[in-house]
Amino acid sequence: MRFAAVEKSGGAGLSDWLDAGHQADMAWLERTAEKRAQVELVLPGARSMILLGVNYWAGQESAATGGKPLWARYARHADYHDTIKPGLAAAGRVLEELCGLAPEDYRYYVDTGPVLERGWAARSGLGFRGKNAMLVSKKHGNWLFLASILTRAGIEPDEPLRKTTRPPAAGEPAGLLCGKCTRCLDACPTGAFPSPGVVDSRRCISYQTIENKGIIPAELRAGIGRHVYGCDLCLEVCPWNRFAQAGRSLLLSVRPDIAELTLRELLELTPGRFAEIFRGTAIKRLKLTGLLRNACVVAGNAGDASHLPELVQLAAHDSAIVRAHAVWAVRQLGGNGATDWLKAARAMETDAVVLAEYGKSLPHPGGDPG
Ligand code: B12
Ligand code: SF4
Ligand code: SF4
Repeated sequence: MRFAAVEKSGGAGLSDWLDAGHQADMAWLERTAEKRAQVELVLPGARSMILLGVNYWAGQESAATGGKPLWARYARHADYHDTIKPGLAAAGRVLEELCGLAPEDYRYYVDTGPVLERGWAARSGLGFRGKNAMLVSKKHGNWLFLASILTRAGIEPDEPLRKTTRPPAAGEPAGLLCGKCTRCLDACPTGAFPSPGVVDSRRCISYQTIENKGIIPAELRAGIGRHVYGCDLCLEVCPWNRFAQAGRSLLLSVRPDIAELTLRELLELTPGRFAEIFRGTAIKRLKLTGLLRNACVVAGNAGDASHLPELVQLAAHDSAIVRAHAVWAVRQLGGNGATDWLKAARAMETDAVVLAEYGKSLPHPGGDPG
């Protein structure tokens, strides 16, 4: 754990990011922007922030192989929101004892609190903000979950990492220890970095496959490739990861079975099977319809026509979102025969959003414009 003194304004960069629309439809980021910029609004009288980084690197072998759908590494564990919180609660009780605090003198957060976790983690010296926008640790690479405890206790701050004798300022451009490297920027298949360290969520696969609950823009679907939940492409390539060591935390029990799921198993998921497999993981929040939607996009990109029967079934699913992406995938895979495959589903379709998918022109020459 590292400590950082609370600075009065840490929101530099956030308002520019919001003004540019980079938050997509995550309206909650706008609603809480003032608090994110001013910790004083989160906890009046706050004096220190304690930052925690939890290593979730589980080793290279856990990555999906053999053309299977890809899952963000963080999701292939028990849900970190649930597992890290008890540790923070225990740390809070220690603070109460050590610093004579009352329970209302501190707040703790993992991910969902109105706190700029990466900026504070950089300020605390836990790592630096990489050009991939991640908090990159010199010891663990970018495979850290971040959590924080905001407190009224006055704690001597650690120093941020520095390249020169001058400490980095809040909101300063990312990439303190990146040098000339641009691997992460070059690795992004959907062009989500308008500039180093800045992610436009609208173009980010992580946003599109996890946060977006609606239609995934047609022009981004090909770039999603095999990513069925989140994306680690700009993380995997970071050379600082060579220092990562498989985490030993018992809290973050790994779920290697998730990476083993085949595309067919995903396309055939039922509500019962979904609940059974994803219980206790962050993926359950996406809900079955979100996962089926993503699986359709992956199937459309996979180029394997043996998935057509499952996709045709999904083109008649209860959810219009699933139907729309299933229609897209059938048209990707079905070529000139797609109209026949979709005949029955199209005859029953009344939803304008789904009907639009039948009418869209397809990028490849064999496509039937329907
Ligand atoms: C919204 C969000 C997203 C969005 C937007 C991502 C983004 N780049 O902002 C989407 C859905 C796209 C996303 C994706 C991912 N996310 Co996310 N996400 C968040 C969340 C909830 C808020 C981030 C935010 O405020 N963004 C707005 C931008 C402007 O803020 P920022 O990136 O922090 O950068 C600004 C500040 O740091 C400020 N600043 C700079 N210096 C200083 C100094 C001080 C003292 C202060 C106060 C501020 C400050 O200036 C920076 C530039 O404007 C955080 C949790 C949290 N509460 O912070 C997790 C979080 C950032 N996500 C996380 C993860 C793991 C991911 C993914 C890897 C998941 C995946 N595999 O699919 C991807 C990575 C994409 C990427 N390259 O960024 C982790 C990152 C851990 C780490 N080591 O950095 C976090 C911290 C969650 C957690 N608790 O572990 N995410
Ligand atoms: S998570 Fe994937 S899509 Fe998002 S910025 Fe990184 S490489 Fe690009
Ligand atoms: S991949 Fe290179 S540029 Fe990107 S964060 Fe890592 S060191 Fe920096």
